[in-house]
Amino acid sequence: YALWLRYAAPDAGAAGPSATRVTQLVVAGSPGVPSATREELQRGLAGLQGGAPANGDAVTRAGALLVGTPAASPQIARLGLDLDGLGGEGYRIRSAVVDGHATTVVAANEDIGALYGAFHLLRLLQTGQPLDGLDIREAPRLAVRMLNHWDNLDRYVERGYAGQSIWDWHRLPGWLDPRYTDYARANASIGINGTVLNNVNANADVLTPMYLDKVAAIAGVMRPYGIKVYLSARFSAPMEIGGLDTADPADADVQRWWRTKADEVYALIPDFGGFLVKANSEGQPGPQDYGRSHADGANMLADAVAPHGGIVMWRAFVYSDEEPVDRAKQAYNEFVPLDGTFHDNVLVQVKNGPIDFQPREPFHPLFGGMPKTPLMMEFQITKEYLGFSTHLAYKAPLYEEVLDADTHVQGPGSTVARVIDGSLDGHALTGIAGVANIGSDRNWSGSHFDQANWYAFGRLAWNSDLSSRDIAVEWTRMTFSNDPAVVEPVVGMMMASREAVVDYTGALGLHHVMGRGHHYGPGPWVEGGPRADWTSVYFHRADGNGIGFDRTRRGSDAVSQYAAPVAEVFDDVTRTPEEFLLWFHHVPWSHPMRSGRPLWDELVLRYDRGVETVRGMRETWAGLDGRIDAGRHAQVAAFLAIQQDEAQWWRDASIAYFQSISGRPLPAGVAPPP
Ligand code: GCW
Repeated sequence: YALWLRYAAPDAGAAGPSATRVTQLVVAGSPGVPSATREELQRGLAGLQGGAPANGDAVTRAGALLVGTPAASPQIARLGLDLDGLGGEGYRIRSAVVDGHATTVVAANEDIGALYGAFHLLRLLQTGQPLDGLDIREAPRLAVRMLNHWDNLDRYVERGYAGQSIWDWHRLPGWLDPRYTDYARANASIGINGTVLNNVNANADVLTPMYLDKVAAIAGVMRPYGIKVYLSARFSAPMEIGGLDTADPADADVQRWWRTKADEVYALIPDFGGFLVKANSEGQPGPQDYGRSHADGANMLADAVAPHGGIVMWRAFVYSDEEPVDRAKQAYNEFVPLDGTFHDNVLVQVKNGPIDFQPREPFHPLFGGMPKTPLMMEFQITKEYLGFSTHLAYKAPLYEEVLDADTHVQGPGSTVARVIDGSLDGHALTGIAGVANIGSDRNWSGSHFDQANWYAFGRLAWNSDLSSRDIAVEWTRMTFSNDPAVVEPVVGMMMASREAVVDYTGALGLHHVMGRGHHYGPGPWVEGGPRADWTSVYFHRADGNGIGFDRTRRGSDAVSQYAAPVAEVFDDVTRTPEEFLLWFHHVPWSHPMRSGRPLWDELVLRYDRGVETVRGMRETWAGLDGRIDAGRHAQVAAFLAIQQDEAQWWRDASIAYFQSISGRPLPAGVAPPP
């Protein structure tokens, strides 16, 4: 339950948290964010040092910790620290001498920056860093760093694998579960500053007065932690709860209804963040129902929240009713023509890849394709396609791979990270969203290791330059132990885990080959049903000659949605990175791979390799028995055993199925599926 905020006293024998002791705590400022900051530091230092330091109004002894803004603390003001360019959320941490006393100073322009700095300092202590000679300067790259909860009002969480929704709508607003505060603490500790409480497949009821009171109560808990509350808005709400007979964005009554609704929301929640909208996608209502565009719909909502400083995040995960030529192309086709027509307070929220949160996808071609529109990244923290919360898959390498991908739209170095942080096209409104993996389970995320995905998302949202390995090290030290005999093997497991999932579910660019609907186990044989693109055979296109989706210029031409240098690479079977081979090409089973093996053999060996990696992870974990508390050790061990069985299941089923199509023998030494 404590997540990475365990604040455990140093474990005997291990290279434990820093020996530096804070002797006095001075947090400048009054109720609200400063109180939350003070409480967190007291809690953290009490745990880490075996006792809370004295609180003071001013530094009066050596070894003090001084936290706040120049406005709130004359002692900070007198230091004259350069805080320019840090904005409201950035901070500095400095070892300094304050009125003759050696002091660690956390200084920021605004209280929230000081809170983030305090969490940074606690992280240093938790991971055993010395507190002397500090000179740290940090500010987030992105303005909006948020979680998207796919939580329904009945507490069912769509694609959630950690119990029920943590939002206890029935007991709100009267009962504020203390868990909400811990949620806010955990998120603030990694710099998350927004949360969308309800599912993008939205129920309009959340906008009724009864629910808005509940939302306001949650917002009150989030506020001292710098977290704004947002809601998913159902586009047809004016009809469902407003008594109108249309939701046409061009209709004056509809526009007025949304403006009035926004006024009502802001009267209750003055710092409300704004709306997230899924429209004209998977059956959701939207502006296209009235012959209007996504921009018409987004702008109408944006105008309603604009007077209050709110924003609209309009999702680009759309696909139309018609049978697609290539589903991967649809979002680009619908949105690129609208570039430049969205109002200033609209962000278009784009999933990392063009299909749907697969274990590996190339970056979405919209990144770089809409220079006049701020694009917001949508990652999935929950593991819809990576074994739910049962399989261990550390997703930071996936996030990192996408953020580092080079769109080449303005020459080399035009990374996806630079598209979303606004530096490529000069946007100030920037953001990133992670579909939350949080639920009512005692460990929040359904498994201990899934906490790392929440953590890593926040860390990368703050600074996309961090490496997934460094984040894994931090998280492991805070969550399990600073003992190198724990950190190294655990980080090794984490770093291998995502590639293992790619391998045993279908490597080399295979995608959407899982069971229909639930998306859990193997299902490369899935065919038939309501839509061609809800089958696996649509995506892998295996036949007697070969396998893969031809998205080259000779095929669906999806490659042309990328900038020329990228398109050329993806179009050329000899230059396409092998991890995307079957994403972009239909190749013969005998296609020669870089290893010298034919494709079929390579694919089979990847399935085996995936199972093998999981076996290794399981062994590594078994070797940590006694170094990790028994409860967590046993649960992870049990989950890894499940994962190994299921990796084997994926491998056996997939090889059996594809072999029935390829008709080729297994490479020498490979065990046949049972
Ligand atoms: O990945 C698909 C999921 C749906 C989800 C949808 C979306 C919220 O299977 O459960 O709906 O994407 O992102 O809108």
